[in-house]
Amino acid sequence: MKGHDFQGVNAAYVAELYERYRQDPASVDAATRAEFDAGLIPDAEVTAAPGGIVDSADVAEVVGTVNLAECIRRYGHLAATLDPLGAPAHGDPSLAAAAHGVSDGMLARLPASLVGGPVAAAAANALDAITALRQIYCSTTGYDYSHVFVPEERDWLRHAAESSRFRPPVQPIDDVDLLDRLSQVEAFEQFLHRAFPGKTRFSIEGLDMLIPVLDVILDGAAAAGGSDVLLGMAHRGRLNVLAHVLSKPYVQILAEFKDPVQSRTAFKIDLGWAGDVKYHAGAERSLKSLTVSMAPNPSHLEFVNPVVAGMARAAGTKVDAPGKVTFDPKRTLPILIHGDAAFPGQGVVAETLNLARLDSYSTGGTIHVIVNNQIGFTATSREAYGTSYSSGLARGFKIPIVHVNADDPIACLEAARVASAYRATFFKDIIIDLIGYRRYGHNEGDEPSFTQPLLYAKVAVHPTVRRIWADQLIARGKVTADAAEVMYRRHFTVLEEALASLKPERDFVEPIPEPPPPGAARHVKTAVALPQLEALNASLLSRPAGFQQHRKLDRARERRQVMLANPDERTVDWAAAEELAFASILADGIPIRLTGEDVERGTFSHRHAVFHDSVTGKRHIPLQALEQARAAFEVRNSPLTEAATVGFEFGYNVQEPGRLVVWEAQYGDFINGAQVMIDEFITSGRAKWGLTPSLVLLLPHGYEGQGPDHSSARPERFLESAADINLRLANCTTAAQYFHLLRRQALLLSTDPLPLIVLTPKSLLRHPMVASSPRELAEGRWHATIDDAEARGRARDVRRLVLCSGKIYVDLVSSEARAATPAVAVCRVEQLYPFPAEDVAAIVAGYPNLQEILWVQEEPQNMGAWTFVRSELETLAGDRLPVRYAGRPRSASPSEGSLALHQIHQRIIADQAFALNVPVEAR
Ligand SMILES: Cc1ncc(C[n+]2csc(CCOP(=O)(O)OP(=O)(O)O)c2C)c(N)n1
Ligand SMILES: [Mg+2]
Repeated sequence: MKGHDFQGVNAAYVAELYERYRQDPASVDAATRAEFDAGLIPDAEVTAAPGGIVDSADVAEVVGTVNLAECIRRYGHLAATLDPLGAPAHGDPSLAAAAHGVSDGMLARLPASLVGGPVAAAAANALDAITALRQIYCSTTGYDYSHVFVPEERDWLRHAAESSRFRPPVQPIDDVDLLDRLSQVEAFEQFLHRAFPGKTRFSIEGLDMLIPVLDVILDGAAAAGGSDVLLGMAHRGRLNVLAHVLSKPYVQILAEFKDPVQSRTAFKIDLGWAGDVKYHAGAERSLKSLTVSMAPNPSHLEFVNPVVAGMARAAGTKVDAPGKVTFDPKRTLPILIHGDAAFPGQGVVAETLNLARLDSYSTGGTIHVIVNNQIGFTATSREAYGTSYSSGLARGFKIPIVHVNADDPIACLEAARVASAYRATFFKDIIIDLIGYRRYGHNEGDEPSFTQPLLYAKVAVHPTVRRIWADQLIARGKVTADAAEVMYRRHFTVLEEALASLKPERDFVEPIPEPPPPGAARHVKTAVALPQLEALNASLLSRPAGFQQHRKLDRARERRQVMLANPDERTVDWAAAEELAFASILADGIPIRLTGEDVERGTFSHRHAVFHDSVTGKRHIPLQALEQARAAFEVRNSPLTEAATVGFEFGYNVQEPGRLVVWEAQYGDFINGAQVMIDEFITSGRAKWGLTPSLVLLLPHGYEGQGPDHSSARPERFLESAADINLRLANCTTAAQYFHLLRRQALLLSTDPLPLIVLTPKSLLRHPMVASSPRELAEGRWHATIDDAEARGRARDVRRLVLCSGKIYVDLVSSEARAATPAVAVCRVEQLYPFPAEDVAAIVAGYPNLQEILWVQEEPQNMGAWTFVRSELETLAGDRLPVRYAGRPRSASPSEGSLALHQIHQRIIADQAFALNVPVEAR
């Protein structure tokens, strides 16, 4: 190519490109690189003295050709035929040759090498190459990857598209096999349509190719040597995926259509099993070397995404060796199937995409499929998103996108192969935007023509993809029309026989999970002998040689060094208790993952799970360096999100229930950002799907005058959804209690797993009353309630039993009125759920002259534990004792915004607690 003459601006530009190319070939775009690779060397003299003797028309044609090729690569997808229903592509002016000052005639005279890439090799000239390029980028596949900023990846994608190496003839497909599969997919839907008319199933029809696409992805995962595939998807096509990808038996699905209500109702009464609708159920199946799991899914669209990511992360993470965890992306593959309206609409999608490239959350790449039926319920795409495509959001995350027309089976399979190979090469997310239509209304009983009359007139006469593919094969002489019909009938018959064979439905419904035997919690031994605690503490305090810890942390370390010297002195604060608990759990061989915003240091600068060398910046994590550890410890600052991170940890936890998984909120107040995760997965996952989560949530809680958003972790919300033994909620007041609580949770992971929600202290983290003695750790246990030790000695004098939970206890016993009022005992309910009714009854029985029970809380009356404990207390008090309330009145906001007002209110509450003569309002 030496000899091309450039002049002026072009010459300088080309020279500059060449210089960049010489230093780093990857720094110039692929087309230019191809030119230089092919031998184009800009003329040094021309470059040095622009304005030499050149043919400017020639230069314009060359530049125009190169630019046209580049525009086709970048924007070709805008002109692709992506809609099976034939909506015209909106195109882009830059795709016309004329826009670049070139004509077909000119292109035919120019060399194909100007276009570059694999198409150039087979083309006689630039016109042929451009035609081939249009065929690739503007037909039924839209490659949308120009936003991928990593040159190596972009080149790979370009080559994948332009070499056609993932489509026949280079990589053949079994045409007839595919027809058989499509027949099976369609027969399933049409059979259900006939057998159960009007019953909701969220048919896949219009996007039938989803199943063969998943087949390819699973084959790819098996070939890449993976072991776990985790699937998350919503309602659309779920039954078809369960039946055909996860081999859920037809009889079981059909039995569920008959909805055997009676047998389930009985179970509900016995076991707290509520079940869920059939298109939310999960499943698991072994396929070749793979375990394929479908996560159960709530109606709340897209919220399953981080859960699946967490499951994949857990499946790929090794934790049995002490120290750091190791994650192997080859072991696991998450697949997420999205709706085209939900993907851009639900914020949790963006949150999850953001997790994907963070070291602490990466799953080694998710393959996403948008099942894009171009409608969401009744809303059109224009009403659903402002980006050009449903997938637009993913561009910001540099995720390649392959849009594909769901009526072109070959293009769909090619897209699946590209996605599979990209993931196996780069371990990053990729999206297949599978564009089709929805055969019926939102569900099968819904009338789509009310809102989309024109669209559904088209759908009504549009042939199914099986029909289209069968006709192509018939035309090509691959099958006869009869054979295609027989194929379809055969699958239909299998379903007819399955329905006819149904025995009483209860034989086929999902097995109801057995709850673990009761009582395990009572029997675990959480104490850790003093010599063991000493050894753990010493190990935690050791530092690598030469490590320079921040000066301000030295005093705490010195204190920790003598912390266990006197077994009866209250020297162990909250943070030390936590670290010793974690250390002992690791020594027991149970791995720990602790995440949340700023958890490494701790919001209140109390934890310091990670030390940073003041000189080198190197990190030291005592729990990873712990001599006694027999399992790995992971501590990670999370990004600033609640929904996705809580969902992720939930998924991690249910996938690997033998690990202690802890998520800490910055302040408990922000947990409502994850409310969907709590309602849909954590508190109801057991009743709906038989899951047994054991995630720990640490939620800083307490009224300290910091305003409505830094006071309350909203315990009332957990209590409202507490039922059937689905969680433990603790609001404990001493370091030793916290120590035993954490250890108990770890020791119950296999025998009595339950989510644990802990309302944790803020200012009290360092309060002397919260500190515990070493003996309490070494010999104590978890107490669901704590009696008033002081009042015990004067039990007969006690007239009023104040019951409270959490920080208000410290305020009450620190108040002046406490000493002056011997008739009041102040007892703590440390575990709010399951409510320790027997323990409270024993406390009540210990005060023979009691006249009333007063529940005291700092939360407003409509919040906190009052509404929940009231009925519990009234039940145990019976007619014998009145049960009354003292605390803030009902309020729309969790707390006042002024510190001064806060202090006044706290004082009033303490006064109410001890003022025996002033009647406390029974509100
Ligand atoms: C968070 C949430 N909001 C609203 C709904 C109600 N809803 C169910 S399906 C649906 C439309 C979804 O459209 P799309 O994502 O395109 O999926 P499709 O049903 O078309 O497959 C809506 C609004 C829901 N299930 N979840
Ligand atoms: Mg849709």
